[in-house]
Amino acid sequence: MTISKEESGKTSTPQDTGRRRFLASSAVAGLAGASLSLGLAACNKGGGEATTAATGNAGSGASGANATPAIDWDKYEVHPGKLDTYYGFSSGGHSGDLRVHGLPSGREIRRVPVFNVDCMSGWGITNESRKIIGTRPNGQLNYITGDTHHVHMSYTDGVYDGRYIFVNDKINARVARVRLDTMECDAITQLPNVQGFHGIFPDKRDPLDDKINSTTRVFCGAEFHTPQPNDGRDLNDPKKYFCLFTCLDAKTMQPRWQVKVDGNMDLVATSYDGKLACSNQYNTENGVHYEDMMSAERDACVFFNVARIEAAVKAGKFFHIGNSTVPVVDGTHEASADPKTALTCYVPVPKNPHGVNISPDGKYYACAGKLSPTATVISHELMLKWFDGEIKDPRDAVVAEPEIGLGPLHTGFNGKGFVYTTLFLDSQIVKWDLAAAMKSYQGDKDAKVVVDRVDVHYQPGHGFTSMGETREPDGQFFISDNKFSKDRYLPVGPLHPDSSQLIDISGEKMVIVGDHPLYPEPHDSIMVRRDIIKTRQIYDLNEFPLAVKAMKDCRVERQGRKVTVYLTSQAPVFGLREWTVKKGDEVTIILTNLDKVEDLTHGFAIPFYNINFVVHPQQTQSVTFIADKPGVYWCYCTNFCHALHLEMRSRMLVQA
Ligand code: RUQ
Ligand code: CUA
Ligand code: CA
Repeated sequence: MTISKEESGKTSTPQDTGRRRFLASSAVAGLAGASLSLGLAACNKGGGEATTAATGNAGSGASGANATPAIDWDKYEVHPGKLDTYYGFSSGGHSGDLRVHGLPSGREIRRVPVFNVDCMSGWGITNESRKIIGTRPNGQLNYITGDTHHVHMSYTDGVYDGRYIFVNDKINARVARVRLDTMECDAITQLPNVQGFHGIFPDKRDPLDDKINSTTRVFCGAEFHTPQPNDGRDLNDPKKYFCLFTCLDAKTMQPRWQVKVDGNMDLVATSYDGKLACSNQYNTENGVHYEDMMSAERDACVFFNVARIEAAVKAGKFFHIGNSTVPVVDGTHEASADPKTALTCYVPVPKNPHGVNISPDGKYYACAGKLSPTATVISHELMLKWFDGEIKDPRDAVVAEPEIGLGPLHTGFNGKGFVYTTLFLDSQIVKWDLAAAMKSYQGDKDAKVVVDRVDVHYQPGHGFTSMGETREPDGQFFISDNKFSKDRYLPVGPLHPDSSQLIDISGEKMVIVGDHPLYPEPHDSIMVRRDIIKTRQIYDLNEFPLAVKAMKDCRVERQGRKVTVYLTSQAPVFGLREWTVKKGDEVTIILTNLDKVEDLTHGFAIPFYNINFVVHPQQTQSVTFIADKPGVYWCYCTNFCHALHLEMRSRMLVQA
């Protein structure tokens, strides 16, 4: 199949002129030279047919061919004093945090520190946050860096329930849970024997109910294979290298089980009925160099049969790795040879696939080809049939494999039969028709699969639709999270912002209606109806066992060299005007904000002591440090709170 010029008719804006030449000379050549020459062979069922994509680029020269439809900008503008209609939650990438945006405006309304250290809030500085992040015996934080990639919300019956966001740390193999009522991280867990933890997706089915013993799981892929155990004994023995797929209990945040997998895992998707989870694999070759990782024409999408895995664990058919007590079951090809007992199924898909996403009706998984210009559509029902032994070849679960353009990475659904995929190399979003793709796969030559393309700026990675990963997609917006943004914003030196482009997908043609620069570098996001999120403005004093409940309770207590300072804040004063400690004391300051007024946050900083944190209304936080520098230290409020904010200070007197 060839993508014709007519099919690739695009919505272009005047400034697009010449853009393609620009990309052809830099990004495509630099980023994908190797994949262009090697990646395009495995396309159709039979494979091997050349595409326009291989000979040029799918949309070149067509810029300006279609007139830009008149845009009603008022629809997308959020005027002063008005609120957005959606929340956007984005991973912050190697900034280690989580971002919250209002959409369609694109205004950043919150940053939630997670795996990073944050001096605005004191994350990584307060005792409470340090406990969540974890510390080493010498008192240092376990890690001060992270790389958040994928954000997903907890679900009840296939729809976001507004309770938690789960986000991964690729660097240090950690999962964090962020509670959405306060938008603060409340738990972090490290996965044992995992490196390069990339894909994450929670169960879509079960409620995360506090009263019952929740069964909600969070599924985690591992991208880098390592010797197991990775203790320095087998640095170069390929037989010892493998990856683990991990299931975490969403409530306790403890790993429940792991699966030994052949090849690696990248993105993760879960079914709506709780039966299957899957992950695309780009390194079925187990290569350790990139050319090895792209040597095979096909890789796979591996499916996990959740009930069977849990039964195997229950039946004691597991082993342990190293010091980890997490049960590990065998999900390798060899162990899964008999479909009727298999824990996993490896569905071959063309070369180095990337994202895998499930349609909102729960019927189809779309696995984007990356180095192949295709998307592979796998039927959920047929996968279950494979596990029942009713079909033999896992490829028989594939129901479509359309050619959609160069470098397909991530896919969103509008819930009305149309699919939107980011094309990294083409710098486009392609809109395609799922039913037509299935007809075409059956041999219908007239099926019109690709129905629209739009240029984005540039190199889109993640792409997602509003409410698209739920049973309630609304088909309004697609967001293209682009990796490059040169010439799109005022220049700010060598580091360009990343770019999130808002696309109206409610009509036949996609229309770009917003350019939102992002601090590097968000990977994945979700777009959530605002009525789903219910936040609190004020804490409950009683939630904090250490709370200093009244100003009269402020005091200093000493036990040997340990000094505890009980302190309150209430605009414009701290509960003690001064306190005295001795050089070398271990000082713990417990600070409760007694103010009950919404938005009345106080800060607390001690010069030269690396202390800086905030307390929100009725919240208590604490810090501990050694008073190793004698002198007078003005502890002051850092968060503008009152006309006497500047006067809001106390003295710490450290005796020599
Ligand atoms: S990956 S650009 Cu970290 Cu989400 Cu696909
Ligand atoms: Cu309290 Cu500023
Ligand atoms: Ca590969």
